[in-house]
Formats: sequence, C-alpha cells, structure tokens
Amino acid sequence: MKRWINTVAVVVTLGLVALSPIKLALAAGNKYTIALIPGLTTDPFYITMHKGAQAAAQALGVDLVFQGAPEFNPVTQVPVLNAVTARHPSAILIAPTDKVQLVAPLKTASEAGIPVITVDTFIGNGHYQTGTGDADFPLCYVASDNVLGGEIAARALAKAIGDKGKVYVSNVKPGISTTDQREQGFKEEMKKHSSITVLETQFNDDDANKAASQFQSVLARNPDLAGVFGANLFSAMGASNGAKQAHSTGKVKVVAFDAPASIVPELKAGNVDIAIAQHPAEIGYFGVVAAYAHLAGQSVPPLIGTGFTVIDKGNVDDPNVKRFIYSD
Ligand code: T6T
Repeated sequence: MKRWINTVAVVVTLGLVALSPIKLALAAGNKYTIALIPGLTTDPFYITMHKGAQAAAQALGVDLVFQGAPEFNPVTQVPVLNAVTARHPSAILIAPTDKVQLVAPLKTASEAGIPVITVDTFIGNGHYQTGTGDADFPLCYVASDNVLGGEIAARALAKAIGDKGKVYVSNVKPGISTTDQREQGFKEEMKKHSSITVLETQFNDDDANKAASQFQSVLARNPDLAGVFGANLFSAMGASNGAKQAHSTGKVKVVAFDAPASIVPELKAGNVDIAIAQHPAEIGYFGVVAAYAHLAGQSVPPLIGTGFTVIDKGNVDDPNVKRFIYSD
C-alpha cells in the first residue's frame, strides 16, 4: 500500500503533470500521514508516546510514521526532520531537542505547507499562534506543565529531607524547554524553603553514567548532601545508581522525574523516594488528535496540557498508578 511517495507523475491527455504526494494520496482516497519525530527513538518516554499516538492513529484511520535519531541532540534530529519534510507528510508532530536550533528547519516545513505541532518540548517561548516572534508558527504544544513538575519535585524533596540541607539538580543540558522549566520550577519552589541550599546544577548530556559519576563527585565535595532531583529519566536513573555506588542510599534522597519500568525496583528498595510520571501516551494521543482536527478543518487550541502521576513505594503496585509506568 502506498503511503509515502516522493515524486509521482500522472499522464494526462495534454502532457505530464506532477502532483504533490499528499494531494495525490487524498485524490486517491488515501489516509492522512502524520509523522512523529521523538527526542530520541530508544527512550521509554518516547516509546510510550508513540504507543499513544498509534492508538489515536488507529482510531482515526490515520497513517503514523515514527522516525527519529538515536540520541537527544539537534545535530542528529535536524537531518531526520529535513528528510521527513522532503516527503511532505500531512502533518509533523515533533519533540524539538533545542528551543532555538529547531526553529529554522521547522519553519521550512511550515512554509512548505506542513502543519507543525510540538509534543513534549517547545521552540521559542512555547506560546504559539500569538502573531509575535519568529517561533510562534506551530499550531499547538501538547505537553506536561514542566514548571509545575519541578515545583512538585521540590516539595517532595523538601519533605523527604526534613526541610533542610543541601540538594542539587541533575539535568540534561541547557536549551531544552522541558528540563529548563523543571529546573526553574524546582528552584522557584526551593526559595520558599529557607534552610535548603540548592547547589550548582550538574549537566549530564542525557547520559545516566555521567549523572552517576557526577553524583559521586558532588557527594565527595559535600559529604552532608541531603538530596538530588533527577530532572529527566536518565538524570534520575543516574543519580539513583550514583547513590547506590556511593552506598549513600537512604542518606541522600532521590526525587526522579519520569517513570520507566526500571524505576519500580528502585522505588521498592528505597533508592528513589518519589517518581513523577508524565503521561507520554496522552501526549502522543492528543498530538495526533490535534493534527487530525486541523486537517479536517477544525480549529485547534494552541496548548494542550497533560497530567502527572506521583509514584512512591506505597502506591506503585496500585493498578491505577502502575498504568503510568512507561513501556520499554
Ligand atoms: O523527560 C522526558 C522528556 O519530557 C524530556 O523532554 C526529555 O527527557 C525525557 O524524554 C526522559 O528521558
């Protein structure tokens, strides 16, 4: 079955006429093709997002293409985006890996007539369709409220450490909307906790091994370290592993953003105190629904917010909680 056609020519009585792939697909009564470009392909967060997108695509009779890079990096994501744009899908859903570097290539897609929706992360300031700035052209942003997520993490960590002591944020790298906002929310909330000192953020480039060794270095410099906030899956798993390697489990509290299956034994063993699960399947689902609604001529809200589930040792086996653990 034809879904993606690069160039198609049809012979008509007066000569050769080239039709754009999407026009041809629709003329032939075919489905819309929606491309989902994740931050990286192997992260359980995006694997779960893909499943939610597939569920919506199936319900709506849409073809979904999932294409991404093996690492969370604009240098590898931009060529994937350019290749997808060249095939002219009906719409692009993308988790941009940088607020600034994805603006130009996404503008190219938008100017080629492909509606753009960002999922999880945003470009510019994340306020779309405002008529201001050069990055407001995406139709819609579908995501967690990441500032709120950072605040929730800070409150949980403050409680776990008895509202005093030194903590730090293990983060990916500056320029990523989600993790920047989580750190911002965390630090804003911590200002209300006068006996807590927030140390310098450690950036790990989405590498859990680096996050683990950074944990050990921070602990070596601060033997009285009380807690760490892992601002995404790899930062959190790295911090938890670092605590285990340093035999500081229980002494240094770990609050994790994201909830891969591998976090369940860590919660049960007390290596991680709290995991804040996002709802990536919902993000994928509503991303596809928003794209479809636009293609079908409906208006779409510029922001669709999805929720969190806060997981700890006490509720991790509850089926209503467990269902938010990500797929591998
Ligand atoms: O935390 C998610 C996602 O929200 C973030 O933008 C990047 O990291 C994750 O994919 C987890 O690894």
